[in-house]
Amino acid sequence: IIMLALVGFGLLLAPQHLKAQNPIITDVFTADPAPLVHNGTLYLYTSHDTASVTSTNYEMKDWLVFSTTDMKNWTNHGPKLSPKDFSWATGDAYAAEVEERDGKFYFYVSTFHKNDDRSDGGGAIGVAVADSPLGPFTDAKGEALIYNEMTTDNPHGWDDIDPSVFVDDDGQAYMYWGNGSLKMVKLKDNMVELDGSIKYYNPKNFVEGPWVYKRKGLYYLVYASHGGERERIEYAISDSPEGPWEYQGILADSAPNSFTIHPGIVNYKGKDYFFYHNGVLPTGGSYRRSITVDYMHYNKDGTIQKVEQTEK
Ligand code: FUB
Repeated sequence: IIMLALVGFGLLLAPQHLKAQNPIITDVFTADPAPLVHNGTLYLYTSHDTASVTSTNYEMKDWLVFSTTDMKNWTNHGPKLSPKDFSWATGDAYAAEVEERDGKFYFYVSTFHKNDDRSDGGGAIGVAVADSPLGPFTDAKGEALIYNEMTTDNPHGWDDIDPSVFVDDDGQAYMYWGNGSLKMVKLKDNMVELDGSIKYYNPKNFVEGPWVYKRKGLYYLVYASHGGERERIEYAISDSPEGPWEYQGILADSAPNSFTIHPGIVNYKGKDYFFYHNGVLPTGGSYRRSITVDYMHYNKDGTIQKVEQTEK
């Protein structure tokens, strides 16, 4: 009996292993996927929806990390960061992304700032750092990286959300983010200070959730758009990380049973994957979302075929 109790306790402490299917994570509601490949393992950083079934608002208290080495078996490493880990932050844990540089892992998050006189503050981007992709992560700056006060003159002050950080081959880092319009700023080599002024772009139908990456000399800007009844995914290509961005079209239709959709793209073990979220789990919906993955296929000219959203 003691042995069984010890084994049971050990299982409780051990990371949970998940079976592959779409959605890939079924024991908790997850959104805003951000994949990162390091040393042969694919790490997936996610938002975490905990709103009740009847809620019409987000409730997102922390960011979770999952990993896989075969795209079938997923290990749930649990929460690794929360707005509470940033002394200046309050409110929900919106989309995030982790970028590696020189053996350090920078966790860029969108959350809200205590300075605003709204209970959920104005949108702000912070950055935490760790020596391992699984943390422990601590606030790397002690203050927000990006924050615009939300005032009656600036009611859209919450638009500083959804960071996507990309380091080019020459070592220059860029951060893209925004809601309504796309913003971009260079980061210094330390990854926690802005390098120069913010640039603004208006990609066709852009709403939020940019994901920027480079493939075969081309820069891709993939984003959630308002082109459909609900958000869908559209994309643009450039020959520079600073644009101009040439619109290419729809990459993915709206996700079933979710108003939002959010892209996360990676090449892993020779295959291209498109991560996103939908609301298809039982009791799921726009505030109880689930991360899903499908293959992505490039044409010879670098354009991308529309993603087929599957259940397996
Ligand atoms: O998850 C909260 C917000 O919904 C994200 O920041 C947006 O991209 C959308 O997915």
